[in-house]
Amino acid sequence: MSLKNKYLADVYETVKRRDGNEPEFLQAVIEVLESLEPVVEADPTIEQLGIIERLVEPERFVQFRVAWVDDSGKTQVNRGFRVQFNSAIGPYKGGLRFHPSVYSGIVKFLGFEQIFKNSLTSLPIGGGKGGSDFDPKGKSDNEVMKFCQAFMTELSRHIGQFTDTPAGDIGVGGREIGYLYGQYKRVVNQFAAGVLTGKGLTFGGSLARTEATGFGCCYFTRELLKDNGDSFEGKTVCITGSGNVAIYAAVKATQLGAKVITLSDSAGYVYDPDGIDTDLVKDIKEVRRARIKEYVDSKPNAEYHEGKPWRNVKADIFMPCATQNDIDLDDAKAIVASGAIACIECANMPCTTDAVEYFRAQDIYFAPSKAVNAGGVAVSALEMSQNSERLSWTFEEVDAKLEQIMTNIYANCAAAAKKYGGDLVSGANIAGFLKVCEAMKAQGIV
Ligand code: NDP
Ligand code: 2IT
Repeated sequence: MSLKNKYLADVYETVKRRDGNEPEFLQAVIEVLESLEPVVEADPTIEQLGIIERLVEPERFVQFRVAWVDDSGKTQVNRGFRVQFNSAIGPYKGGLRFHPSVYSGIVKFLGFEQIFKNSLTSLPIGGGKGGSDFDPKGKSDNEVMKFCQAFMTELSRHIGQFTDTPAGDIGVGGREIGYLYGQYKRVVNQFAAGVLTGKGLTFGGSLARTEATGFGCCYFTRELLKDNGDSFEGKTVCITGSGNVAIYAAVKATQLGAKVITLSDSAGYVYDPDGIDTDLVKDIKEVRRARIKEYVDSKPNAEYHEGKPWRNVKADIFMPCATQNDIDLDDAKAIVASGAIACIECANMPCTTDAVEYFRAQDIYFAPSKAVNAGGVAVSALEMSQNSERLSWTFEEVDAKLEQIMTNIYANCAAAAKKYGGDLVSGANIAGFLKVCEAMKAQGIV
């Protein structure tokens, strides 16, 4: 990728000089800057007001020590992070990731992406993200609780329902949000439910938040297919991951008439020619917290293979729902060569830059994560609305709003792509940027 516009090239050089040790952040930044070239060229005030320099520099970045005691009595020390990237259109909003790979570059790439994603939802939420290098795998409930309490004791100083409202991401689901909320409430002595989203239904959570990201990915894909005279009906779908996003993408794709043939975790993938049994997967992952490999124990026709499915599985639609940089150039080539019609990014930044460039040049529908997976944070914002009005909406009400939001996101991305002569990748970046840019201009140099 290269930047032709001198202003954008200079900004990117500065980011590289300052943050050269954060490759995932640089990867997210250059894709957005490249998409913004026609916008910046059409509007000289963007450069005059330093909009892009300000956009790539977080408003605040907090790193802190998290000390806790494990079940054997040993003291453990982890690193905690929160990036408060941009608050032009609302309080910082974005998930917390607990995974050993978490460091500043992961938190900043996710926080940067979140600015545009949150803007695309049309709801009033700014961009933020956080997490820790804590690994929940193999930890007891008690250890997870101890860690969450220690993490929140420090994080509570930096968040609030009008400041910054975290939620889940990899390694952070309902159990973790419950422990985090309990500790927040204890520290601040307020039942301020809007400070976290993804809460349990008994203490301010929203119906359909659990399903929202995966369902939203499928609603977006349905719109893309519909716009091209096609549908999920009768299609085979290769999904990776077997966490929150993967499970509910599989549920909705199946409901929409597709056959989901794979799910995976970081060790390997299961292939079920009869279509993945999502109730069985929920039991394995949500109830037993076991590995996806166990799926084949109850399904004689299913197979388990170590590694990734990209070069081995033939499907009409690929939906990577696990983690970043999961599909590289050779994987992308294999997917296209197999005759797939679509690659839909459901995890955040699941394709490397080379893979994205390749897909964009091929005859395949390719949709970018910041638009596709925005349904999760959108329903998080609806959870905040319900907390503010002290009411809860039915599943059907929330799901209907989610569908409408995803339909609008697809239409807005497609319209921006058309107006600026691009595709869904540049359309998503431009449509997300324009609202943030207007708000930044109106609020002066801050
Ligand atoms: P979960 O923790 O529920 O599940 C993550 C899944 O991805 C697991 O199956 C996990 O396997 C796999 N995975 C994680 N890290 C790796 C890795 N390094 N290599 C291979 N597989 C890996 O997370 P979510 O489902 O919530 O998140 C999945 C993706 O979706 C992430 O990119 C997240 O940022 C994004 N996302 C999530 C949203 C949400 O609402 N939850 C909203 C929008 C985006 P294993 O158990 O082996 O680690
Ligand atoms: O990447 C994401 O959008 C999320 N992990 C969800 C964030 C949220 O605040 O619900």
